Amino acid sequence: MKINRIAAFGALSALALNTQAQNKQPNIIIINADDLGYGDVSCNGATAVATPNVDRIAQDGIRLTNFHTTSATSTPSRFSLLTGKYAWRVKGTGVAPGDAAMIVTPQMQTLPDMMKRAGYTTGAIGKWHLGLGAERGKQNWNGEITPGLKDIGFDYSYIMAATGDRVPCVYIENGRVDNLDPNDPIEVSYARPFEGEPTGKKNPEMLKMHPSHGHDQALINGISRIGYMKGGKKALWVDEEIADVITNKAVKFIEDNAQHPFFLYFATNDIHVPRAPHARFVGKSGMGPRGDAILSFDWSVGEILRTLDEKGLAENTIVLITSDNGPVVDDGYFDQAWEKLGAHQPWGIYRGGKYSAFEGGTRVLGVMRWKGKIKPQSETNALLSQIDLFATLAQVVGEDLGAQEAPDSQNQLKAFTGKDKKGRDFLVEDAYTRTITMGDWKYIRPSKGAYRSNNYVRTELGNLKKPQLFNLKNDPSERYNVADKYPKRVKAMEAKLKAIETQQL
Ligand code: NG6
Ligand code: CA
Repeated sequence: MKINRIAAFGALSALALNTQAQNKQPNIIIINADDLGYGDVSCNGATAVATPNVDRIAQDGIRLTNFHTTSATSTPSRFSLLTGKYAWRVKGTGVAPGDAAMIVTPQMQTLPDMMKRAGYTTGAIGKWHLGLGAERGKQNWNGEITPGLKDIGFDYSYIMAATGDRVPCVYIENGRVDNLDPNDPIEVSYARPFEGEPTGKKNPEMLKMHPSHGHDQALINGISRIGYMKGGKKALWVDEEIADVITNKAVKFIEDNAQHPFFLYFATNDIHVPRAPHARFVGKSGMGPRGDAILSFDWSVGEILRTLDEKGLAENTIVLITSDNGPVVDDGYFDQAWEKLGAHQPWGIYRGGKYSAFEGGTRVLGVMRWKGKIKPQSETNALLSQIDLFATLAQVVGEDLGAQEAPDSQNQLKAFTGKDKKGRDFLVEDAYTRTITMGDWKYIRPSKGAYRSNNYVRTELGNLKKPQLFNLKNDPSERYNVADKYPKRVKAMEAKLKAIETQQL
């Protein structure tokens, strides 16, 4: 009798422990690369470069082979990820200058807001590119830059205001420039140069990397940028150290928050231009700085995974790795990216790349690990968008969404975890023109845009004055426009796209 009672108690407490473990909210980490192509990682078929850490997430979890950004450039893509709303519904969501006002504003409902509601500690580290402050060009770079990320749901932030190629070239921690010497204040202008300050145009002899197009303004660390700045010498980033600095901040955020649920948005500077990876990666890929930056990115991923292992968090942390848009080879600097590309195909089998309405513009890396919930080494071709992360993660953390919250986001948890093979009924992508994919079919709306971007970038943009229709199943590389053959389908898809665009939200 006595023994039975003890056994029963043991079973009960084991049950209690078990439920407790099951109820424990998983940590969530989104790693968002910059300009990394679908084909730039070995788990998606690259052979010229190895990305063992990214591959490890695919090994331990799921590879999403039909996963998309909403836009073929950074600002709108990130906007949609963080708000669950198509960026094109909101004015001023194109590629932002470094002195842009906040584009995701405090009035908006954001993914980190939702996470906080669910009791999470939230952090944003790395590339931001969604504006700061209330008014363009009016930020106080020498005091508190407000409103800022804490006003849109991030408890902690350590960011680059825009991109590596845009001023101000400093890190901002919780709304203040890190390492700023008050005696050397920062000034930023996107209108005119500061007298006496070097620029790429005026001082080419000072450049260690020459611009191919644009990028001939403020000259910092031997690299000229977009926009002008002055002062803040001690606070300036060193390009070769960016990956180390922001990765270490991400590691620290994880360590500091190991005891309670956290949400981390870690947006790397790799592999955006200017590509100046740390010396330990230089020459290691054989493809010049672009390939070396891929190795640097993979190293960052490895540091995150190592930290999760060391802290015993790997089991209870969802890790998703993706990119903000498709790949670009020369995006403004002569860094030998074309010369050393060889047979490597950053876009995989897909046509186009960054800026393009073709698949190369928005079909991006997607690998996700959630131990115990996602079968290792799984793969899905379900149609999915980054815009779905909001509603999907709400389901993961048990939050209901309000009527106006994340209006374009769909809870696709079953598809993300490999249980539903279909995913979305339709997918909208935005470049110069707009596209809609439904099942195997993709329609690209007619547009007057250029066929190809300039001779450096060389991306086929997907613009044509006539409708384009592709069957992605038979023709994933979008070679055969069959719009003339299926006029009814074209009409129906245009109508569906219009209906989504004019939806009352
Ligand atoms: C373009 C820049 C390019 C890159 C891009 C934004 C020029 C000539 N080109 O205007 O270098 O910065 O904007 O990239 O300035 S993104 O990934 O942040 O969207
Ligand atoms: Ca980008």
